[in-house]
Amino acid sequence: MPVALVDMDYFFAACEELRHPEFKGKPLVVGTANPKDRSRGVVQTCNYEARSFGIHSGMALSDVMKLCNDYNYVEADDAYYEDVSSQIMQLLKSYGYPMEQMSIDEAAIDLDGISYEEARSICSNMKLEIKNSIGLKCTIGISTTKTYAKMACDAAKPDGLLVVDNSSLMEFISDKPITKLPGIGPKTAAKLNAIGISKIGDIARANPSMLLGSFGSVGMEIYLMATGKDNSKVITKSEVLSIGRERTIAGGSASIMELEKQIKALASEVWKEVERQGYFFMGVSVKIRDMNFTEHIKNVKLSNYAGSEEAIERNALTLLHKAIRPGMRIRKIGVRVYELMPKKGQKTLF
Ligand code: TTP
Ligand code: MG
Ligand code: MG
Repeated sequence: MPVALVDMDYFFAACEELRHPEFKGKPLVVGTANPKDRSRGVVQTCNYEARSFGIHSGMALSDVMKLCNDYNYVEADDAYYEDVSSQIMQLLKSYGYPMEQMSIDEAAIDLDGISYEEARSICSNMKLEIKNSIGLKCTIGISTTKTYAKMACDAAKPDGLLVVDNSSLMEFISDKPITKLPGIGPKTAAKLNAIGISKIGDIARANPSMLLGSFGSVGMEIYLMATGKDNSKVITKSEVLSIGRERTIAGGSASIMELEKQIKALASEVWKEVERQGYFFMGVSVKIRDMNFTEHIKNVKLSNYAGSEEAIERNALTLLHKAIRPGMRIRKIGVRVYELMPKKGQKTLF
């Protein structure tokens, strides 16, 4: 605990607005069909202007016209969305917390051992970073497990940040519709509705052996989720996702020479640990925290795996210069490498 769930707002359509700012402010639909033939195909997503007309993902394109006759339309460009997605994932990974990518526009981040208050401030920084460096908005839900964090995220859309901690969890979930729980599709929902269960709180009040009898293991799972006993966890690909070091500068410093000195020392410490654990790295990131506790993070993905102190130092110094603005006073500074690959026996390749 806690777990954060980041989900991009109207992702494919937001990507299109990013490269076509002229689409902003007017309904925009991204769909599967060629723009010249919209009699077949479905809406993949649409911006919030389009949603206000009732347009939504999965709707037939032929029905969109009936709801709104003046909208922009783009055929989905998956390669482009994948590219934007990997920039977002890279940025989130550079924070160094265990992370699981859940879909093209969604990631779960394990903030275990961190207070909810601090989790909120880390996530608020993530939102800011994604907005500033990529130009897109997202919503983040923070809660005790992945399932509840996703529900918090859904409830806070768009451009939101919602914390649902232990003490507010039961109240938060109990009046949500049962379809918000994973594993409850339209068929299970209809069966539950038929016995008077429509809200998550209704499941929590139901008899668990009745649920087990009528719905089998799904019945048991939804009972656990409805009673706050979900235990969905963030599953990471690798145990060690990044190696980093940071330092607090007493009183803060605005001197670039001082900060460069700190970067060099940190690069050397990080390198010692990277070498000790035996990794190559592809990503380098620098984090600075100003006197208002705002964190500024810059990162770079190298064109190939690197394995030297020099590569950390050189890239970290460039990132420092990118992150810092005139007059900024820095109280904390950090260097991190990520996208690690174990060296084991692969040394000859490099
Ligand atoms: P979602 O995160 O479900 O939706 P979204 O990002 O468009 O909007 P929201 O602000 O509500 O999160 O899906 C991410 C992308 O996946 C979406 O932009 C397009 C694609 N997608 C489809 O292609 N078909 C679908 O039915 C859905 C739901 C999504
Ligand atoms: Mg989304
Ligand atoms: Mg999503």
